[in-house]
Amino acid sequence: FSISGNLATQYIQAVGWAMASAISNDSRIAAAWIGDGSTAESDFHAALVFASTYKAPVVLNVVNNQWAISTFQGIARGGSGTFAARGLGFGIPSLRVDGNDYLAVHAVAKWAVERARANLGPTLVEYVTYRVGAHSTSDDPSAYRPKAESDAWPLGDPVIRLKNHLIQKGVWSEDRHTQSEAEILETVIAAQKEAEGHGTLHAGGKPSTRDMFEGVYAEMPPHLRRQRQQAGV
Ligand SMILES: Cc1ncc(C[n+]2csc(CCOP(=O)(O)OP(=O)(O)O)c2C)c(N)n1
Ligand SMILES: [Mg+2]
Repeated sequence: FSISGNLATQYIQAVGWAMASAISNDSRIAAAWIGDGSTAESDFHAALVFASTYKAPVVLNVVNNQWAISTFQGIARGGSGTFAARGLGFGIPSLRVDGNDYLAVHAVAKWAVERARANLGPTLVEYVTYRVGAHSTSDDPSAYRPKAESDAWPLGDPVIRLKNHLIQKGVWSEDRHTQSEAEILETVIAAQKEAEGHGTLHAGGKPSTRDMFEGVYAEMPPHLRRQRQQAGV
C-alpha cells in the first residue's frame, strides 16, 4: 500500500484492507512497507493494535535503512532494541533479517506471506539495510553523516552479494552479469524515453497557473474560486 505520501498511513490502510478481505471471505492478503523513521508515527501503532486484535492477513514490513532523511534510526527506535521488537508487545510474530541478503529476504517474506494466506495473522518484518545515496535530489547527506559511512557499512551491496553467491554455485558468470546489466540499462533508457514522449518540463509542457486549481474538488469551493480570481487566471 503506497497510495498517499503521508508517511505511515499505508499501514492502517493495509490492515483495514486485510481485515475487510478476511471478513468477506476473500483469500487475498495485504502488504505494506514503512521506513524506520515513519514507525514513530502513531499510525504505525494503531495498525499494529488492529492487526493483532483482528488477526488481519497482512505482512507489515519495516525497511530500516538507518536514516530518515537526516535523522538516525536510533531516534525513532527510542528505547526499543530493534524495530522488530516493537511487534512482540502486540503479540505479533516479528522477524529481523539482513535486508541486503536477497535469499534471506526472499525466505522471510515467503514465510510471512504463507502465514497470512493460512489465516494465521500478521507478521512484522524488519529489513536491516543502508541508504547509500541521498534521500532525495534536495538532500545532501554530507551535511549530517560522515562521507565514508556507507563504505564502512558491513552488510555490503545486495546485488554484488547475490552475484558472487551465484557465481560460486556455478549458475552465473561475470559475462552473463555484464550482459544482463546492459540489458536492464537498455530497458530503463527505453522506459525513460517513452515517458519523456508524453512531454517534459524542459520541453515546454509546463502546467498553467490555472491548472493548479483543477482536479482536486468536483465543485470548487468559494475560497479557491476567489484565489483563482486574485491570481487572474
Ligand atoms: C506524515 C508525514 N510527515 C513528514 C513527511 C516528510 N517526510 C518525507 S520522507 C521523510 C523521512 C522518512 O524516513 P523513513 O521512514 O526512515 O523512510 P526512508 O525515506 O528512509 O525510506 C519525512 C519526514 C511526510 N511525507 N509525511
Ligand atoms: Mg529510513
